Amino acid sequence: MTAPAHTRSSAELIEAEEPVLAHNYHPLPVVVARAEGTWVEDVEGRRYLDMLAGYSALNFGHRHPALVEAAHRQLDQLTLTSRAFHNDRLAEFAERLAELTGLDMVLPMNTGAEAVESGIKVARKWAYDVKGVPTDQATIVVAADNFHGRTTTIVSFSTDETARAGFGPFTPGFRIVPYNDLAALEAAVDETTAAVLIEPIQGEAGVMIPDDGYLTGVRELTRRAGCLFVADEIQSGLGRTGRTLAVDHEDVVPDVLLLGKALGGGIVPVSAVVARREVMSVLRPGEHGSTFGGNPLAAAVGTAVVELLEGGEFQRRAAESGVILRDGLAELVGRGVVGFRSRGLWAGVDVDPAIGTGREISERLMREGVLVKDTHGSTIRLAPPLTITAEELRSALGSLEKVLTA
Ligand code: IF1
Repeated sequence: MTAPAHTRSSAELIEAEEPVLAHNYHPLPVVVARAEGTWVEDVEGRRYLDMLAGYSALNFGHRHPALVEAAHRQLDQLTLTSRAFHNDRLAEFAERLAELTGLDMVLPMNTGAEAVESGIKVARKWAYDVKGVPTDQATIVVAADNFHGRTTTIVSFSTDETARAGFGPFTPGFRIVPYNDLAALEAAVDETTAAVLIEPIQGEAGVMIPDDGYLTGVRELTRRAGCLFVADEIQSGLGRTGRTLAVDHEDVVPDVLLLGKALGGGIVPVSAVVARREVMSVLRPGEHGSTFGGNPLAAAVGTAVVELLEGGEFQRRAAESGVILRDGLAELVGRGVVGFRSRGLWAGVDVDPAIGTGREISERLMREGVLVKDTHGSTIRLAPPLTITAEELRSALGSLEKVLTA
C-alpha cells in the first residue's frame, strides 16, 4: 500500500472536523486513509492491526476481494430500482439468506437499527393479527443492558442513561428484565407479549455471554407462552463466534432473526429481518418499506457475503483463532487483566482499573499499532476480522501484554 497524497495531516484533519462535524463521537486520534484485510493505514502511512473490524461489520476483513468484485460488477450493471419495481438480484439474495439461516422469508433493510425497528413492527403486527392481542396492547420483553441501536423507539427500552437521557418522550410497550435470568423472563411474559427480543451475546454490555441453556430456555419459554423469540444477531452473527449464528451454539432457531453489519461486507449498509413464513406473512403491501432496502448493489454484496459463509471457512477460522485469543487472554489474567469473556473471535476484556480506563488502554494500544475500542469503564472489546492470522493475533496479544505490564 502506498500513502495517498493528502494535503492535510492527520492532526489537521482531526482539528478540521471539530467545528463542522456533530460531536456524537470521541474517536481515537487516528485518521484512516486505506485498508486491506486485517490492516489499516493512516494518512501518514502508519499501519495498524484492526482489532475492532468496524464493530464486526468487517468480519471478512477490509475490501475482501470477492466482495469488492461483486460490488464492482454490480456497479457496472444496476445500483438502485426502489421496491416499486423488481430487481434481478433480490430473489437470489433472499433465497440464499433464508437457506443459510434455516428460516423462510427475508425483509431487506439497510442499517441494524432499521432491522430492529422492522422486527418490532413485524412482532407487533403478528401479535394483533395472529395471536389476537387487543389493539395497541402488545408488549415486547427485552433485557437490561441491551444495545439494539439509536432510534427513538430503540432508546426507549435502553437502560443506558447516556443513550436515552434527553431523547424522550419514549415509545411505550416494552418490559425490561435482567439478562440471563429465565425466571425474570417467565414472570414478565403474559398474554399481551408479542415477543422476547434479546442479543444472544450482549456486545456493548461487554461481550456478556449467557449461561449454557439460556437461549434454549428462551426458545422453550417463548414457544410455551405463545410469543415470538426475536434474536438480534446484528453483532453476534455471521461467523463472529465460530458458528454462523450465536444461537447455533445451542442449536436454537428463533422465530425472527435480525442481521446487519457484516451482511454488507463492510462495503454497503445491508440489514435484514429473517423470519418464519407464518410470522413474516403478516406484512402486506404498503405496511412497511424502505427506499434503499433490497437495492441491487446491497443484494449483490449481501449474496456474496452469504456465499462466503456457505463455505464455512470463516466460521472455522473464528473458532480456531478463538482458541488462540482465549488462551492468550487467559495468560494475562492477573497480569493486568481482571477477567474476560470470549467466544470465537470476540472478547470483552476487563482491565485492572489501576492500569487505566478502557479509553487509555485503547490509546496506548493505538500507539503500539493496534486498534481496539473500549466499552464501559475499564473494559475493552476485541473483534478482529475473522481472516486474522495466528501470527497477527499473537502479535496483537503481545501488544496488549506490553501495554498492560509496562
Ligand atoms: C454506534 C456497540 C458495537 C448492535 C446490535 C443493533 C445495532 C447494533 C446488537 C444497531 C449496533 C453499534 C453501533 C455503534 C456502536 C456499536 C456497538 F458498542 F454499541 F455495542 F458494535 F459494539 N443491534 N452496534 O450492536 O446497528 O443501526 O448501528 O447499524 O456507534 O452506535 P446500526
